[in-house]
Amino acid sequence: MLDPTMKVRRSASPHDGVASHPPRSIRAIAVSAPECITGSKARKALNSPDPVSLFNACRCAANSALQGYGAWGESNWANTDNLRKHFLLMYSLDDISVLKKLLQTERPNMVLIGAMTLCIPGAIECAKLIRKIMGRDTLIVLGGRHVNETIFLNDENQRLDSAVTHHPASPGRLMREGAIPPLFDIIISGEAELLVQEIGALFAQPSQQPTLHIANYLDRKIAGRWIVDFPALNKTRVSAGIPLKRDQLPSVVETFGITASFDVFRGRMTSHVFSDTGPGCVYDCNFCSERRSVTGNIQEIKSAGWRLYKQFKETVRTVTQHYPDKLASAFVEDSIFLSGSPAAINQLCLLLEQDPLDIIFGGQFTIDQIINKKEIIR
Ligand code: B12
Ligand code: SF4
Repeated sequence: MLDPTMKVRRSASPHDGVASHPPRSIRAIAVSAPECITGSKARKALNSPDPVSLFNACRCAANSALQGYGAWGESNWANTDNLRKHFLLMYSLDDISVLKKLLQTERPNMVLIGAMTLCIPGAIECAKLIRKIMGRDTLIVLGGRHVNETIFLNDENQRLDSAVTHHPASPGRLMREGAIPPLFDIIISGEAELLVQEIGALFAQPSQQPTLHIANYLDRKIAGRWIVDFPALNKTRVSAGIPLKRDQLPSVVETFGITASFDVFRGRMTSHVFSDTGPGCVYDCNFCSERRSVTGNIQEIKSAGWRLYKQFKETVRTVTQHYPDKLASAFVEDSIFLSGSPAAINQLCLLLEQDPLDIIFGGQFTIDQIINKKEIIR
């Protein structure tokens, strides 16, 4: 169930002044930029075919599409039995031919590019190809971990457009300085679940200059802690910081289904689940990009065990439905399983005892937690 505050506005703004321009129908693709120059993933590496970070960013938009709701409900993500075909996880620039084919078949007017730090050069190459094939009219939106870490507020309570800091590696800053080409129309730092949905809704409204329209009408009250940078307009918008209601967010498994099967789970189908207690870790090791002071504190821990249980249940249901001859498994993407909280782990245990599920799951703990919390983890 989506919260009413997640509603997508459909009508053109009365202040548009360009209402004669017809509304747009969103044709979107989403790409995880590659981290390598050449090659393909090593078979023995621990990895996954799913761009889960990108799925997390797009889950509300995709969920609206599947429910036939708002602008996304009329997009190319709606009425499809294969939502995933609009998503691409790239490993190296050798995969650029796959992106080229996707551009040629989908002819997107919006491309969402997710990039981790290692993937930024790859994101630039992808954006160059998009401009070459699709021209200037396709909206290119960049987001993901690298942007989160390079465009930020020093004080999360001082949520002013003027208070945004750009690290020297900020793509917005690099574009303004001319160090990288002016490829990205919109650069998003932070929690993008509702924001991606809203940007699509604004993009679909009648306007001749969609980027300007989005910059002018983006509502700071869209939930989530986010910063949106519009480098070509030299504008930045900072959210009011209204917390996301994590219990109400659609999950990745519910929205995107399951296609992976991790060897370690011995032939079972594997979903990616996430307790949504925040994108980072409870610790603060100074070399790590998951550290608490970069990613923020724990959120909504009280219902975290319930959120995981719910996703385990969705996993079992999805596997039973789509892979009747297979069993279910899940990998918990939390930096630390349920943030290592004994109360949250107990909640999950209780739910699993009350209503057991045939599922094997994996997750991460730190070694000190395994030593100190052996009993509860067992
Ligand atoms: C799942 C995962 C993967 C998956 C899926 C990756 C993908 N592209 O989707 C796999 C296993 C494939 C993977 C691979 C890699 N990963 Co990884 N991965 C994670 C993990 C465990 C969870 C990600 C997640 O869903 N988090 C929860 C969501 C809610 O947070 P989020 O990811 O930050 O996403 C939010 C925002 O960033 C934003 N957002 C994300 N993407 C986008 C895209 C757009 C367009 C927009 C607008 C917004 C947006 O919206 C999301 C929702 O709010 C994190 C660690 C962690 N706990 O976060 C590491 C992590 C993100 N990975 C990391 C790294 C380094 C990599 C690799 C480069 C490793 C390597 N050397 O090969 C590759 C890159 C692969 C690629 N081409 O993208 C680092 C990134 C550090 C950094 N500064 O960039 C992390 C933080 C782990 C770490 N500390 O080392 N990874
Ligand atoms: S415990 Fe691990 S994940 Fe957490 S901050 Fe330290 S190195 Fe990063």
